Amino acid sequence: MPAKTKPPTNNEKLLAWVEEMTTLCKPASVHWCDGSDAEYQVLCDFMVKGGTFTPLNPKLRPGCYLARSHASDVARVEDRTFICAKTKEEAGPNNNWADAAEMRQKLLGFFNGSMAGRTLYVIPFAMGPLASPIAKVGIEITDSPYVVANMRIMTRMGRAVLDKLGASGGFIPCMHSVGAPLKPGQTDAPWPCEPDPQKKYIVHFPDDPSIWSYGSGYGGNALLGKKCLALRIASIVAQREGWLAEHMLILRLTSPQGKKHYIAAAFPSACGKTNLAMMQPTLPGWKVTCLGDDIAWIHVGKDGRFHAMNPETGFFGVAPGTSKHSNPNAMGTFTRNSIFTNVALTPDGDIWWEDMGVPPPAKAIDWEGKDWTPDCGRKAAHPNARFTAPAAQCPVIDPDWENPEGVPLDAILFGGRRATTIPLINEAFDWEHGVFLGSAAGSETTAAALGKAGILRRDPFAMLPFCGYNMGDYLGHWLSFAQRTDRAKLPKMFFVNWFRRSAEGKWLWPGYGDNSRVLKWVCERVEGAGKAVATPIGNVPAPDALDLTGLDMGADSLRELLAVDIAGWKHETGTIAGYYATFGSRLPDALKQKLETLSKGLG
Ligand code: OXD
Ligand code: MN
Repeated sequence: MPAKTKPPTNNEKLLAWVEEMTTLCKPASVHWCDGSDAEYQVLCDFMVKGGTFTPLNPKLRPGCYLARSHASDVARVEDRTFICAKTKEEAGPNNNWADAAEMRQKLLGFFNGSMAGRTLYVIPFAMGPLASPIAKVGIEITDSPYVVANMRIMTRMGRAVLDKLGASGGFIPCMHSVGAPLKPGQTDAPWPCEPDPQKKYIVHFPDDPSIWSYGSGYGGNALLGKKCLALRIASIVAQREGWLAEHMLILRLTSPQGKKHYIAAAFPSACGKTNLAMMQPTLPGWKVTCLGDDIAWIHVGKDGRFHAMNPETGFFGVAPGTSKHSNPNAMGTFTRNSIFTNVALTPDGDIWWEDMGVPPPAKAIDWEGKDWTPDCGRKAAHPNARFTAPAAQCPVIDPDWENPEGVPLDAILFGGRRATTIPLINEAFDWEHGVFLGSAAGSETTAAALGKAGILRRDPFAMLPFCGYNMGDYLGHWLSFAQRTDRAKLPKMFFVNWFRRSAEGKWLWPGYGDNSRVLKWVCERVEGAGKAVATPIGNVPAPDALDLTGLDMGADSLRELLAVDIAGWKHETGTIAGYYATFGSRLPDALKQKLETLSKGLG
């Protein structure tokens, strides 16, 4: 029998499930997480002893740790991610589908004895403030103390959640194992996981709903509150219940006159959501405050407006490229109490990564634990290295970030990383056109998921890896909001592209804090002002409409940035049509019509 702490709950369903999973996984002990500081410290000390965590220099980065993953376990594994809906059609062409009964059998085989020699941790967590009417309670069972420590930063976790659950409350069961049982006397690895990529499984059962994740300890594969629950499962529940679970940051922009606007933005992974979410505007007098950098749950409030809420409590951001220039407020967030994964370790016990804006150390230990020097020809940090940092530590966290009602959205932005064709900003003509723009979003791929980088992939609403059901139905769900509320109360929609390059291949837009210039125009348009030119693709800023005060930008570059490249768009509509065809009859007619109108408009 495994050693157990006394379960701090009388919820029969929960007790029975934990008992059943304990019998299946055969751990050496069971620990119910209370979410306390003391518990967190014990776990960190345990991981330091086992070599999973390296404490950073407490004078430079108090309460911070570095973890290095196994080289095979560095990103989300989309090809090993499954939605076991009743039918393949329900899961859609955007998901890997597997038969639920067969998958359950397979998983029972993998989890049988998978926690031998380890502790089974029970993590009660909530996505969303506990007082929110749309908060969801999950219970993650894991054999990874690294996962427990990260979940404590990323979610509301521990005792208070069990109290909310009470004796009869329901929860979403989330099973996780790194898939590395220990034989008696076997020394543990610093990052145990299943090294065979074909034996990793990230599985969602929409009908339970429940989540089973096996073989990986990394990020979205293992912190099951994030991509699995708050996006894939939540998107399914949201469709059933009439709300939206989205891959979006939430920010507030305040003008020099004190006027506040709330904006949500959907960009694919590693396209700068965290940078925009807590941006430091270069426009004097403007201020951004951050409500979330990755996920927004949106519902129509009593006032008929879209209200957005961040279900998480931390940031799990891409480290390389984060600097005082690109994201000074992220740099100010992970100064303490943070976990760094797969970054480099400097001789003075601090962290370093490529494009951190500080000179490389003369020597370091790289993300694989090897000696590193600037001329060794290897990257010091993995391109998908991450920081896990408490949102409350963000220097510009918004006072309403935990408001259970969320904040009323004025605008929604879509975007992607596109070197050509897509202008800096483009405003949708109406709601259906906005959904069309979002549906056609695409980006050149990055390191956030395993696979080749730099290829254009369509990523509607930046939800391709996260929409838990047929994307055709998802687009229909978005369209339906024009009937769910007064059209005048819907947020305005825009498409942005910070990544356009000149014919010579140079970035045309400085990005980062200068994106405030684009956001200012967004606010002006929301207010019914801001000069725009109607084009076949949408309304683009008039040549003098963007506030470029203090920015050294020639008229030619601005023209190139805002240009509607007719030939490029003709090619674009062809590829959108090809992509749309993959959804067959599930593609809403309204979107086909918008594509046709665009094609005609291009001549
Ligand atoms: C993330 C991602 O980790 O989108 O946020 O991959
Ligand atoms: Mn993300």
